[in-house]
Amino acid sequence: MALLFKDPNKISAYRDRRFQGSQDEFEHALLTSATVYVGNMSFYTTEEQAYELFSRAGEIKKIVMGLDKNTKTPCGFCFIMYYSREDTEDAVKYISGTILDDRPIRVDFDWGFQEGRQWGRGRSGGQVRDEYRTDYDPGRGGYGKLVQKE
Ligand code: GTA
Repeated sequence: MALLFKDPNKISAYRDRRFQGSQDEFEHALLTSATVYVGNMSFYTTEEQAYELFSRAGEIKKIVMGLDKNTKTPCGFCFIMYYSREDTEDAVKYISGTILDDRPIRVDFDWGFQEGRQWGRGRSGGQVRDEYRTDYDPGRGGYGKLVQKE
């Protein structure tokens, strides 16, 4: 395991506020799970495209696309579940920052997929970050949802 991944403070800047457990349990899950979160995806990127790219790091068990909870359409993130932890680390190391559908994607360690986590948690149905964005992003529905409502 690379040194970087032994430091729980460096393993992920993200803290899931819906994780039911202690900080220690959260960090342990991040250090051992075989799941990654992929962010900054285009709404138009398909599961097949994600499969093609992420299978370069190892054999994939399952992909879960992130969906807008109102429209049930992709809203720019997904979870990739590998069989092996090593492949998970390779995905973070080598695929994060690469371009998928003209966008630099972000690959983050994840504590593990559970039913319900596929839905955007923003009030408008998509991801929270797309509520507050003020820039125009054609791959993610244009302006942020709050700007669109003004
Ligand atoms: N492993 O980085 C991640 C990650 N993110 C961003 C989401 N998920 C992640 N998992 C990992 N790493 O299952 C997962 C969630 C959930 C699903 C959808 O994706 O665990 P979400 O994006 O809709 O909601 O989640 P989440 O994660 O609960 O949102 P959060 O943490 O409040 O905010 C995410 C980002 O939105 C912040 O980092 C910030 O950039 C922006 N943001 C939040 N609130 C504000 C605000 N008030 N003003 C401006 N920006 C804000």
